[in-house]
Amino acid sequence: MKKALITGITGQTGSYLAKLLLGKNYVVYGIKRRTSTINNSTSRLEELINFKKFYNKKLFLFYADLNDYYSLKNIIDKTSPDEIYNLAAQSHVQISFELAEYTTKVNSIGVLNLLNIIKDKKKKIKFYQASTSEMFGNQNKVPLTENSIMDPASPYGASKLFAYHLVKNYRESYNIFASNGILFNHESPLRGENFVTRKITIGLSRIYYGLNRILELGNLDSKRDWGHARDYAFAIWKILQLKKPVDIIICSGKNYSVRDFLKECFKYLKIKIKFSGKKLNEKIYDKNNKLWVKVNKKYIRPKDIDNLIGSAAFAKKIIGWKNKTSFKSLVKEMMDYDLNKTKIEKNNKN
Ligand code: NAP
Ligand code: F7E
Repeated sequence: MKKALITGITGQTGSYLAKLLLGKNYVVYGIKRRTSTINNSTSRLEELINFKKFYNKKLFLFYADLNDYYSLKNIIDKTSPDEIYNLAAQSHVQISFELAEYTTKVNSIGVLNLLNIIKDKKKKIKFYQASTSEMFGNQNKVPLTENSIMDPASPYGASKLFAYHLVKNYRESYNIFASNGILFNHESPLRGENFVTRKITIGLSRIYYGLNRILELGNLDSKRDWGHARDYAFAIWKILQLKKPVDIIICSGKNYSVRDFLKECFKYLKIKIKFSGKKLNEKIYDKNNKLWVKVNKKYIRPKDIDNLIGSAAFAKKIIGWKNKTSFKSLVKEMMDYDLNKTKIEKNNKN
């Protein structure tokens, strides 16, 4: 029976990965952070925790932090995992401009801590690092490949690039099995509520049920290559099942703008819309002239990436992975989830 340690298990992708590994009969260890409200921190794992019997007591959570070396060392010593999936990070790009030092400490030094612990272990542990398309920054030559130039456009992207190079360096210097999965944006009903896709599906659902009046967003023109976190968690697992470590892109190979995402959500709601105004004055109305969405400069970043699209050719060749969930199905799943959740909240209020 294989044993895996997942950092970031309480996050979006970590919770999908935990479910996948438990389904594959792994013993799964995860780290959680101390928070003032205990239940909130593990809300994405509720299904797995409540069905502990089903998973035959194979999920264990420990308090630790990526910036607390000894907390990580203790857990690795105690659990002796075969695989470590490092998904923990300060993962919000806009917030990384405000918390640049903290973001760097967690996303760069945190990775160094894990690599140093693995380096000193006799047992060969396979290590996965959650690298990101944000490392590329603004590039004219797309689709992006594993050989594209990396020139990040945020403290988040820079911190992840530092970690990406550490992974390569430790692999080459100390013969560690360490792989970088360079993942493009992946979303789901478990996506953090302040990332644009989830902000939109929650915001529109609440306006639809009369619980909110308006949704405020930033740059509607930036394009992202969006996939589903469940499919990407499967790719992450496949990467660590290889015989040799790799640096590999996981993406859908298609991209859409934030505006396209909004249009698809309104289409799902069967609401006809019109756009009015430009840039910071842009607004979206329905056919009864009810205002739904407006741009607020608060959500415009000091620097943004305009156009992210990747090539999944190497992933197909090396791990036989191909994106499964279409853009339309992703929007539908997220809208279904948030509409249903909002409806229940409204009914409970009445
Ligand atoms: P997420 O939902 O923001 O989850 C981040 C996880 O990291 C949470 O479990 C969080 O714990 C934990 N964490 C944050 N700071 C920590 C610290 N100092 N010590 C220990 N744990 C800490 O992110 P995600 O969307 O699941 O993404 C997973 C990973 O993939 C991240 O590393 C992200 O940067 C990277 N990535 C994401 C995408 C994407 O589109 N989703 C694309 C490429 C790469 P709490 O629950 O306590 O906050
Ligand atoms: O922004 C624009 C924003 O925050 C996407 C992280 O998981 O993926 C994610 O980073 C785009 C940007 O994701 C709002 O300016 C407009 O152009 O959803 P996001 P992200 O920055 O692409 C990468 C791959 C990661 O690695 C990260 O960890 O949408 N946008 N209006 C907005 N974005 C937000 N958050 N909020 C808005 O109101």
